[in-house]
Amino acid sequence: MFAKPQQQQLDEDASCAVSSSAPAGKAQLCDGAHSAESPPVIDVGPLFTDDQPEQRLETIRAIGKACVEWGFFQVVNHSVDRDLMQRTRDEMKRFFHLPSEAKQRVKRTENNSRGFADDELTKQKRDWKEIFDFGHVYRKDLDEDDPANAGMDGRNQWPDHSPTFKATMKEYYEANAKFAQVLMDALSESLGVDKKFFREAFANHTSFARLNYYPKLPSAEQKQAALGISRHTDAGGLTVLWQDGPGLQVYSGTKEDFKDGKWVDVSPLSENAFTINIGDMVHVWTGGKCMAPEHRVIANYEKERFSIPFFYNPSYDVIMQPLPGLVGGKQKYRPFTWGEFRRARFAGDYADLGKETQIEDWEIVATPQT
Ligand SMILES: O=C(O)CCC(=O)C(=O)O
Ligand SMILES: [Fe+2]
Repeated sequence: MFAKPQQQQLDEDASCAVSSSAPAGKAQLCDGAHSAESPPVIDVGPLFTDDQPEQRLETIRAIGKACVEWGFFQVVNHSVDRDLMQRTRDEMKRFFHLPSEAKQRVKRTENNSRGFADDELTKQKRDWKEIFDFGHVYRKDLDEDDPANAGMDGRNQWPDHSPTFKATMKEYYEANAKFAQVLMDALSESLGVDKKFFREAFANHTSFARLNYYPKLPSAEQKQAALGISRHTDAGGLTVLWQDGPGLQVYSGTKEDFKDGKWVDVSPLSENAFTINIGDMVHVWTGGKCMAPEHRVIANYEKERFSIPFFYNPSYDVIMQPLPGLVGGKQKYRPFTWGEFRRARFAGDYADLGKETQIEDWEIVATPQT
């Protein structure tokens, strides 16, 4: 399905890579940058070759373990082309450095959540960042503006400052979608679930990618108060995140409200490493076995920061409930479709509606016996 990652790519990442056989959460250190308390780093190279069957199984086991223990891990030696990554980063920086009026021309609206925004809300707090969202084109045979190409989140809008922006972003999107499915295949193998299940659930995937720009805070004093993005879980299947520097933190416990963990820094291991995290839907599918961890970004006053999450989301009509054998004896949430959840989460991202939809809203609350 994939070409093997080029040797040059392997060498570049492997200089700092941790063996996939290192126990999750106890990964060998890389230049002291990661403590034993951090999410693991997994070399996923063996997933792209047929001649390392044992390493492939070890990699799958390491992914499964990381999803259960942290729901968070970094990967090196992945399949996304390094030159494409560089071109995407260059286009992103050029876009965010445009004058405000140019960015406002592709601003998202109440009816179209794709495009530019500088008023993003996470948990009803304004984030210290600018974003640009683009998403799935359902009918590639039709124009992107065709109503058939409007997802629940709207239609793509493209800025016209660069003749290569759109094509680069679309290429990056497709490469991430392919890689995300490889990870879902690995996860299903580690869980003992038929690969067909996730492949069908994502056959008409409704993913989107987001360019994140966290401008420098004007002063050190504001650092204490400001968050680039407040604590949250990602809603969908899994997220493939590229990040350019420190700021991201994952909560090591169940939920910050429960105070059973602490915030752990997850700085990128290398220029082309990805950080992967599990979203709410995998949490539901696996009956809570895989964590959808809370994470956040600390704002920075020394340096601007860029990141690109790719949110791999299932088809809208997929009914969310634990897979057979993974229910853990009891169903925690009432069944719902991904589309229902998505619609509810959107509403909270747009405006201060009092409360953002959380997976707990679908929890089955036991009625007291009389
Ligand atoms: O910028 C980052 O490193 C993470 C961003 C994130 O968590 C998100 O956009 O959901
Ligand atoms: Fe996130």
